[in-house]
Amino acid sequence: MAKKTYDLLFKLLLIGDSGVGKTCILFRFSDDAFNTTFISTIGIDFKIKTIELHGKKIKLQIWDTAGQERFHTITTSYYRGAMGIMLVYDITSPKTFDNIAKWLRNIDEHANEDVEKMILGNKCDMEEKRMVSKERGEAIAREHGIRFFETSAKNNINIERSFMELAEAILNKTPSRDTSTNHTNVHVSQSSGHSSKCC
Ligand SMILES: Nc1nc2c(ncn2[C@@H]2O[C@H](COP(=O)(O)OP(=O)(O)OP(=O)(O)O)[C@@H](O)[C@H]2O)c(=O)[nH]1
Ligand SMILES: [Mg+2]
Repeated sequence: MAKKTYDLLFKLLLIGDSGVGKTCILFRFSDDAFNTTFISTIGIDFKIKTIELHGKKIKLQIWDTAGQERFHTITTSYYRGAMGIMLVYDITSPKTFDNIAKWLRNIDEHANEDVEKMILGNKCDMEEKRMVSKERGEAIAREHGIRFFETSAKNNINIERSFMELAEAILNKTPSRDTSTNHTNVHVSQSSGHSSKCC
C-alpha cells in the first residue's frame, strides 16, 4: 500500500449563492487558473490540495457546493463532515450578501458546532460595480465572530491567504501530539463526505 504523504486531513466546504464565485475561488487555489465562463455546479464537487503549515503536511479536501436552491438537500448533507466552512458572497450583488444570514443559519442547523467559519466577499476586482462596502462585510463577520476577507478569484487576491488562515484556525484547535513521532497521522475514509473528527 502507498505510504501516507500527509499528517492531517482537513475537510473544508464552500457555500453561498449561485454565481458568487465559489468554483472559481477553488479553481484559483487548486490550479492557479481562472475561467470567465459560468458553468454552474451541479450538486457537489471536490478538489484536493496539500499544504504545509508549521512543519505539518495538511491535505485539504475542499468540497464545492452548488448554490442553486434545488441542490439544497444534497449540499446540506455535506455540512456535518466539514471542519471549516467558507461563506461566499459577491460584492457586486447585495442579494448574495443579505443571504449570508441564511447560510449562517444553515450552518447552525447542519454543521458541527465547533466548525471554523470564514466569510469571503468575492469579486473585489470589480470596484466600479461594487454594491456592498467592505465595512458591511467586516461588520457582519465581527457580529458573528468570524474571519473575513475580500477576495478576487480573477485577480488572485487573498485566495491562498484565506485558505491558509482557515486551515491554521483548524490546526490551532487540533489537539497536538508529539510531532517527532508519526502518530499525528490521521486515517479518514475518503469515500464519503463525512469525516470522523481527526486526531
Ligand atoms: N470579475 C470576477 N468574476 C468572477 C470572480 N469569481 C468568479 N467570477 C465569475 O462569476 C461567475 C460565477 O462563478 P462560479 O465560480 O461558477 O460561481 P459559483 O459560486 O460556483 O456558482 P454555483 O456553482 O452555481 O453555485 C463566472 O462567470 C466567473 O467567471 C472574480 O473574482 N471576479
Ligand atoms: Mg460552482
